[in-house]
Amino acid sequence: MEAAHLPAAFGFLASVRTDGGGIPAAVFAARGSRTDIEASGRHQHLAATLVHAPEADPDAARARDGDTTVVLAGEFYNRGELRSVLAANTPADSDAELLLRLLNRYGPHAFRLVNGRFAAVVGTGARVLLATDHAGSVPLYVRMTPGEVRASTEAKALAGDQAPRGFPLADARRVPGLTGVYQVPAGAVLDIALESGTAEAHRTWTPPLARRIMPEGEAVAAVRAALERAVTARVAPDATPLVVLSGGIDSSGVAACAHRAAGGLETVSMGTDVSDEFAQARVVADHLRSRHREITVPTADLLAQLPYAVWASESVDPDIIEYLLPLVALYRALDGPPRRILTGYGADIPLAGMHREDRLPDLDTAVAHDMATFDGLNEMTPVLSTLVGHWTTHPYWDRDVLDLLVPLEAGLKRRHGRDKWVLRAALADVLPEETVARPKLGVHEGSGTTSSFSRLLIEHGVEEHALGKAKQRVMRELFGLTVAGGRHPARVSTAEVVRSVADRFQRGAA
Ligand code: IOT
Ligand code: MG
Repeated sequence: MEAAHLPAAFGFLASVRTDGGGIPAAVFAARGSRTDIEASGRHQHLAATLVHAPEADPDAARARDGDTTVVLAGEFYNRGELRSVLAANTPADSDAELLLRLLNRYGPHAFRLVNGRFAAVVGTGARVLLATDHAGSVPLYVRMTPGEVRASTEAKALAGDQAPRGFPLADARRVPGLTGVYQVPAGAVLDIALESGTAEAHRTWTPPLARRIMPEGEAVAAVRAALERAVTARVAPDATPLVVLSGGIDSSGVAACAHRAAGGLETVSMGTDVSDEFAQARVVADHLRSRHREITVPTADLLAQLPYAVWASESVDPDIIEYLLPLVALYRALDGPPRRILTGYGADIPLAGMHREDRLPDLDTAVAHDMATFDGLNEMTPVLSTLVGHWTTHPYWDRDVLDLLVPLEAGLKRRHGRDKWVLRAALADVLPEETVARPKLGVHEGSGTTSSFSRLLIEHGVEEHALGKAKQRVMRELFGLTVAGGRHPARVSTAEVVRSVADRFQRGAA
């Protein structure tokens, strides 16, 4: 049930057409080898460019049977379950093959069975299916023109000077700044009729709204079991797992489970010249006897990497970009061969860890709000790290972990005066007492990102009250330059963009 060292593909650009024809050169931020594939059926022609780790086998990212072709980026985490519903005489060696078999049996509802981190395009008969995992953790974009559906795991691959005309997609979100480009919702499959361009979205997952009451001990044991299973499914056989470790309970919990699953562990922590949590991370690394590394990134370098964060995430949400920026800097500083990286990202969403809130109704409101608004933020996109060839995965956003954590009644999340109580209790026997007890700074606070970005804007004359708006403007501008405009982030200067945004604010033009 363990994961392969790396998925067969990081991403793709695919074109499905009624007539033949090729596919334009793909623009990806993801780094890797590229492999072109083609498949012709009676009603359609599918061509795709895959981007994958040099040592991965791109053949495992596609599968074909008669008139159906599957192209898959990413990986599945419940292979054993999925195999168990298929007849023994239909072997499926790859996740793409497994998906093909499931589609034969269940049709588009096959996606309701999968717990994974993936985006898929399926050409079948005269239809095209575009599917995301429950969390939309591998973003998927689509642009439709008469007779063609073009889909990509990166929006930038669909930008450009093609006719902006395209069918509107009522069930998908328009991507601001990219005319005619839509994002497939999280936990959905879009079923498109190629000839007419009519599309229907089916939800395959939705965040639980009801809350469950569980005895303390039962909840604690369930959380531990679910997390262990999610981490184990994400650890490759014969490879030491690498965990990005801040020393907070979330990533320390992942590190402890990864160590138990693999029998060995590597960890890495990042800090800046302004601040770090090296001491706290070191306590955990020593406890788990991991091979540990500390990386210091100067704050000036951090802000200079904003164009990379926007280019990779294709997000314009200033808060999210501030969370992602230190992680992008960390991944970019990890040299060496492609790695599988486990992170503690996402735990704070179902557990309301960012809301140090004692009132339970407010805590639960925060959970409900965050679970209702994550789609489209792309905070878990693999591109943050495939940018430099590494693959990340997020055990706390495993489908089964979320289905357990989200519905826990708020009193299990905040209890005995502790935030994320149920998680802390679940990990108490595998981590140092001080790690279990300590509330942690956010990565953006820990690294001083928020304050240094604000300072940069203020130095350029933006007033305190206008900071939020100015940050939004900077992100939009960076998105326009890198994603829509196709400029490589190495040739975009954060300082220049900040200067021009600040100038416009001062002239009152903004
Ligand atoms: P934070 O929880 O600080 O970090 C997320 C993960 O990034 C950590 O678990 C850890 O694996 C890694 N990480 C963070 N800092 C470091 C570091 N200094 N060195 C090494 N690894 C590190 C925001 C946040 O503050 O991240 N993330 C929230 C949720 C975002 C809100 N989103 C939303 N409402 N849609 C989270 O849940 O992780
Ligand atoms: Mg966290």
